[in-house]
Amino acid sequence: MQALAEEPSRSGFCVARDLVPHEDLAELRAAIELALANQSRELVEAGELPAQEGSIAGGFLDGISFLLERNVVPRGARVVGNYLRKEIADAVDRLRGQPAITRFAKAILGPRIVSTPQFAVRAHCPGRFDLCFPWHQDVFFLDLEDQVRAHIVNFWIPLVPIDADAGGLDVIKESHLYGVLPHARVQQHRDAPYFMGVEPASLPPGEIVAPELHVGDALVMLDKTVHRTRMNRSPHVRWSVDIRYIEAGRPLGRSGAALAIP
Ligand SMILES: O=C(O)CCC(=O)C(=O)O
Repeated sequence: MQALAEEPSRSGFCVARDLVPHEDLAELRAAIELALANQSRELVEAGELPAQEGSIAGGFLDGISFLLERNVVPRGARVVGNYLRKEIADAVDRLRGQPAITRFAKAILGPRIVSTPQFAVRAHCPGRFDLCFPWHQDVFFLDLEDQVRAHIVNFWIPLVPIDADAGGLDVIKESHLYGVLPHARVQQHRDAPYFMGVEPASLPPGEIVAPELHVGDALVMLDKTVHRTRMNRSPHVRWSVDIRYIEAGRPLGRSGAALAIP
């Protein structure tokens, strides 16, 4: 494990194969399925969805796409993002404390770590440019006095297999060695909305890698590693969760509490 844990400091990332036990991912998936079912029942009860569409909207592989296409926006805590419904928030917290993941994070960061409040459950839907984040560095989105000295590790963990079409991530190898890059409003495609991303002229020259991942694998990146979302050209939603760790005592750059890691 130690040799692999040294790879991010060289390449900016590594793929940790079979890092996350399948039972932990199954638990998160079951929590998402429960939250989707509860959310769609609430939408039907509120009259925002016809009863016969409730089970489609509650489906794991297609439900979120279905709601997006119909512009149905659930109120309150979400099934995706950072402000999560209780059913999912508890499962994500358990994953943030998952021993195999935290051991790997400690191998990179040292023995005293916390999980930062910058985490998200994501449902990237087929054919949606508006869910593709352009090239960016996570550190740019943190409120830190010293972004240069930040040292945060992101574990990007898919809940479905990631092949070239599934809407995984592209990573620029060794891009973390270029420091904090200027970001501006950029567009990935002429039909896509503008997002903050690395200014095209400042993109590092490294090789672009699109890691293929199995369920249980984690893509491990540093805060300055330049990455982006690939278009989802598959027929189904790409579910993933990203969780981050930092050495205890360092500024988090986000409001919200850190999760203590024993
Ligand atoms: O999951 C995605 O599409 C983007 C994730 C990402 O950019 C991140 O975890 O920093």
